[in-house]
Amino acid sequence: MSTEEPPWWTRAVVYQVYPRSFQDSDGDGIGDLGGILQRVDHLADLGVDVVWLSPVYPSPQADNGYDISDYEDIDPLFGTLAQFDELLAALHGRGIRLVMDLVVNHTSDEHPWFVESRSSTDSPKRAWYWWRPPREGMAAGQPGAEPTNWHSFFSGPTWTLDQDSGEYYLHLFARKQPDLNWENPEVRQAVYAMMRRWLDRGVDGFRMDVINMISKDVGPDGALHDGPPLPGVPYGDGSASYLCGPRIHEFLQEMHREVFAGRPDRLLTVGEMPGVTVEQARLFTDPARAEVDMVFQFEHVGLDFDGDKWHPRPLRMRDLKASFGRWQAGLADVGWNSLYWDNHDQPRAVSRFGDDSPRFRRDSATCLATLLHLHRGTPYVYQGEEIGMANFPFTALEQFRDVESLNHHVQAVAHGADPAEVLAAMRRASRDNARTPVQWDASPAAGFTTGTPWIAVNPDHREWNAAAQREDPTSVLAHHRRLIALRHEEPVVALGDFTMLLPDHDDVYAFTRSLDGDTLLVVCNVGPAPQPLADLLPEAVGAGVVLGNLPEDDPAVLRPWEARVLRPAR
Ligand code: ISL
Repeated sequence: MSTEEPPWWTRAVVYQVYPRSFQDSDGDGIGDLGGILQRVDHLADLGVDVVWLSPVYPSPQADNGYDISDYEDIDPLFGTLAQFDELLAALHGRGIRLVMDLVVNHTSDEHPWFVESRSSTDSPKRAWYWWRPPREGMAAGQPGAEPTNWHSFFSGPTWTLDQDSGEYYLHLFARKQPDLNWENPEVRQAVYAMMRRWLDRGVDGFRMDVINMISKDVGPDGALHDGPPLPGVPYGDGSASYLCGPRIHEFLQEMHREVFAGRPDRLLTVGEMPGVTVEQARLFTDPARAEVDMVFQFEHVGLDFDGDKWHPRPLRMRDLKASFGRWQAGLADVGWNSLYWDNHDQPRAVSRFGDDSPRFRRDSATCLATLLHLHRGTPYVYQGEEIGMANFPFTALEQFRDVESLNHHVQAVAHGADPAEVLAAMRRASRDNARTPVQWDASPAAGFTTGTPWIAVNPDHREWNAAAQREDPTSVLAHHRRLIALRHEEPVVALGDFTMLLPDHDDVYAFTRSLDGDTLLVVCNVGPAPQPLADLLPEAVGAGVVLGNLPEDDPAVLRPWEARVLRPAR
């Protein structure tokens, strides 16, 4: 670290709001800006520094707002620009910054840019997207005639035929999410201008959706290439052609120059980057390169499945340690980590990495939170995580809403999978686990809406809700409050070096953080059996407890899912 004042976000905690599921204010069963306004006190009480707001722009909602048809407005489903300004002011009034979701790898197919682009092969916007003729020697619409063999993130091919022109357009995600052509400088300038307008309006930065996919690997002839075949589907893996493509750093540096340079340093940028390596992340987050402040990487949320998310395997603790440890070391001197378990795309951490049985749910939720928040990096709390929300007990296809899950079901069953097995995988891995309404209280719709919620409320809300936890000092909520305050109060939490201990131990996750002679020792029992701390880490036994998730007891034994932040005697 240089002698300069470290950036404010090293001490900050970010809270993600997925507006559709946060709080409804008008009884239509869908969360909205008015609802967020009603809950600003909850955020202030938690003590978070930043809200990242998932998309609220006008959208056909094919992917819950990640398919944007107008970057400049608010979807009536969520409210109005005036309400947005009101929310921004309310957050700022409590010292909370607001970061917008920036979804510019693709637009909606209903965005006027795409409507214009599709209207004719001569359209001035034709080259704003990726249009290609059918594969050489094949007829448009013939199976396998897609310009490349790439498999979409949301099942099926990444190309959809436009009957009128006989050409295909590229969409790495759903067919209603055509990819913008970032090779085209007009596209880039239009995006930068839009970003500047939001910053001028007062927002405090952007979380950039799949931003490492904007540069596609086109050869000098403009050709895109097939990827290696994938098992079980008639498609290939095109990721080598679009993950961290050849111009990605150039584009992000240009964006920085055009949008962020010269603005006050209250801003935050975080790039969502599936597949990013730690070596690449060093480049993206090196302040000297002026690209983004931090990235969301995906390594740790890929350790409990084989190949794809629908084929789970048990997480091995040593894999998690090796992964987190590598990221901590890799970004120790240059760059910065973002830290997360949960977001709107991931099943709930307490169900996935913890133990959501009645006996251990509270303890494992607080243990996981302690583990994460004590790493070096900026922690992100996803709505509901702060009260220990768990996966939904899905039993039927009709209960799912997510385009990724529903498309997967169609494709897997069409390719011969057993529907019961597909459903079982969805129950465990579906993004809808993260998208059930926030559980505010024990009333029938959990205080989320007076109407019928767009997706079912988890029946466990009668017991697991914010109201029940607010005044309870032992609650998951109270524990999050303490963790967030600790980062604000203790420079060593924000800025200390990280050293992993016991890398091969299967049940105890331990590390130290050190800064200017001050050291914290963090010990977490990530399993259901007591652990002999006195044998494993004798120095932990006499240390003072800075924060723990269970009442103090025998210092020599770490109880199931117990986490302690300790300050060893010097
Ligand atoms: O969700 C995933 C795995 O279940 C990821 O593959 C996810 O699609 C990927 O992380 C990109 O996510 C982002 O872009 C998507 C959108 O659906 C996600 O909600 C968003 O976070 C397309 O915009």
